[in-house]
Amino acid sequence: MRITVIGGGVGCARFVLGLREHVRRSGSGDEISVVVNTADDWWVSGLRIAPDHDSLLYALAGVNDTERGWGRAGESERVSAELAAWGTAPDWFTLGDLDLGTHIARTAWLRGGATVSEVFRRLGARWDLGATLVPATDQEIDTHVQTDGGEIHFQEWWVRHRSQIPARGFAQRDVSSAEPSPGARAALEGADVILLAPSNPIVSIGPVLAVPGMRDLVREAAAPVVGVSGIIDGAVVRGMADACLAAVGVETSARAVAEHYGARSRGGVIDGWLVDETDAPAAAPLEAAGIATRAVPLWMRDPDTSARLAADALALARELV
Ligand code: FO1
Repeated sequence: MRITVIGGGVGCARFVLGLREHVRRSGSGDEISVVVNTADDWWVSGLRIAPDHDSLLYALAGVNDTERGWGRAGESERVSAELAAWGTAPDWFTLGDLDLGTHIARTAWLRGGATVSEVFRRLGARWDLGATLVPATDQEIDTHVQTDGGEIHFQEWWVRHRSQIPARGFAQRDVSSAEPSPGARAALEGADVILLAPSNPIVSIGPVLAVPGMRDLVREAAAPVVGVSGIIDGAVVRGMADACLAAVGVETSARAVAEHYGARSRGGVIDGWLVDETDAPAAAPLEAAGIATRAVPLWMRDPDTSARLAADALALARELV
């Protein structure tokens, strides 16, 4: 069976680790593909940084900083201090020395003409990830945030301002001229199950679906589409999705995010939705909205709970085939 996950960043990495653990324990031989958000990416000191991809890559490779959720374990920051001293990198954006190795390799390959898809393939080939990572698109679609003081890159809003300055909107630059990467198209067309990871609906899942043609690939997929809420009992599990949701007028709740994605039978993209047991009351209204909803333990604390969450998502998908 081919399982395709859409997402990016820390929540997605945890979920995919759980899915990989479940697949390994079940011995099913299922194949996992992840269509990764690339709209967090940006240029720093002439290097292409790809946070949502690198969080997944490092987590699946087992070399990630599990505390911060990004960057490499056992990092040092000697070069980053020099970059800040030279003024070619913002002092609020830390680039670890090992992490810089990834950015230098990626940028060297891009400058040599490799596509983002090819860069994903080369970076992933170094480890046995147990999943295939593909970019949503090979074109640059950096998210920019409209603030009262003007438009800034998503990373500046997210890291420098900790999303504490009001966002009036989010837009992926040049997204109208982007198209799904070949790998993303194949992963969605060939999927037996499609899962939306518990990632930030606005800046991780949203930009993937904003690539022209991507929503149709999901809506027209033969596979059932099941999403996992990243909101539990009205609060984000991790990160600052609440600031993003507020900016686009979506309530920070498991129900509101599901309605934001919408039932595929009514023009949206999901068939099923997993909420935490504390959000069980959301099931009835969501079922009425055409979204098959199950309340399960959503907290991913360790491989066991993450594997069980993945199993619950696949179980709901099986009900919907
Ligand atoms: N997040 C921070 O809060 N502070 C940082 O200095 C920082 C540096 C950084 C470098 C490389 C990278 O891949 C990610 C980095 N992040 C940092 C996290 C990043 O901003 C977020 O992971 C995503 O963009 C949001 O999902």
